[in-house]
Amino acid sequence: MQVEQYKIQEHNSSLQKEHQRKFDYVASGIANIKSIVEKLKAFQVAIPSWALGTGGTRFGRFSGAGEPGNLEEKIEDIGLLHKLNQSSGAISLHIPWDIPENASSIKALAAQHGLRFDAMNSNTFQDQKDQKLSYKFGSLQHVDKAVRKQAIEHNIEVIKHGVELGSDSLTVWLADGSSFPGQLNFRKAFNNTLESLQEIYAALPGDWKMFVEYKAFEPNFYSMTVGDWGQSLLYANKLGDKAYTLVDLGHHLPNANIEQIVSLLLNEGKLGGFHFNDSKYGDDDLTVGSINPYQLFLIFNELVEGMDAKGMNHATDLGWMIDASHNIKDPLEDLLQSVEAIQIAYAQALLVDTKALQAAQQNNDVAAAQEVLQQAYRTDVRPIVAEARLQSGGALQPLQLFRSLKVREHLIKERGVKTVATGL
Ligand SMILES: [Mn+2]
Repeated sequence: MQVEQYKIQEHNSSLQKEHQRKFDYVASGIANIKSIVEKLKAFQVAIPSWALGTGGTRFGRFSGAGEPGNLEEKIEDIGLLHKLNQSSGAISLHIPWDIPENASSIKALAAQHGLRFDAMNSNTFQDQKDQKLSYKFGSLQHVDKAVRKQAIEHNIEVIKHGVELGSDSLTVWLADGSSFPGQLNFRKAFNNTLESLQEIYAALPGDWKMFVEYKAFEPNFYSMTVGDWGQSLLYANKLGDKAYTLVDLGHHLPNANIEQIVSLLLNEGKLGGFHFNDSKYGDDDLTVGSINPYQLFLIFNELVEGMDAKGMNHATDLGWMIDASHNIKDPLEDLLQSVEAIQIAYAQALLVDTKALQAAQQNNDVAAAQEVLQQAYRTDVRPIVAEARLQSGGALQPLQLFRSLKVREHLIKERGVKTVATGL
């Protein structure tokens, strides 16, 4: 399904007056409003190819309808999102769930939709059909060198696909670890993993980055071989300049201070990218900003402060990706909400009065410091985010337009009711 530009214009015209009133009100109090809108326009979030279908849990999966049945349809779905919000101009591919059969035509299709290829994701956390050796007891950490070799070769294969598509980064997330005490020698598992990562790192093109993603628990429940940011940073430091830590918001133990982790990784020049989602208990993979929007704001506050301190470009110097699973919502509606939540947190962080905050910190004025942060967080920045979309040719209210155009109904007509997308 294609959304014609005139439909977006009609939608925007009908909401223009009300939008202008709200935007003028909030903009009147912000001196650098123009530069904030420009930064929001430049900020793009990559959509993962595995999140366009309905996700499942350990207990069941309740399929939606009109899900994309192949990579072409997934690109079409992300193109739809990008058309509506002008903020999701990238796709993060998962191999082998989404192997491009013809790279140049896939690349051309993505370009038609204004999309580029963000980080490539390898998969050694499950066995594929016809796979020679099993990853049941790990992949890059495995006690058997032949299993490690198979997993290394898979990652190198993923890099090759990425090169063909114009991607420039590889995300390695490992399910490796152990579920019972005594199962694993921690040192050997660490050293095997390091050695394997070194071989993959050696196959990276010169301008590529490698993201080492960590996770505290699950699927292994006693130890994870890349279990936290410290372990990931150890690997990244040992690997070299092209290796970075990737922070997935759902991959921490409860109540971890993620914003502090982000700040220190940035300080070390080792923060590579983000997987956005939200959670209440564990790796819940819920809609970004749905449970803890204040934490998301605090994270963006550290990102903006830390990136500015290093003269980094907010839009391009880190990898911004969503990693979520949509069990009960329409995946496209859920993704529109997630991108919006990210833009809101980013806009709020851009509002923080840095000078006032630094002065409060210097004077140990704790109350004033809190006031500065809350002043930004409690500002309703939604009209600013909408203005950025409007100026980029997107819709003032993407979700509302998605519904009024009956996008899902059209997709069901095109694709049928019983379609199942590959993914989580
Ligand atoms: Mn992730």
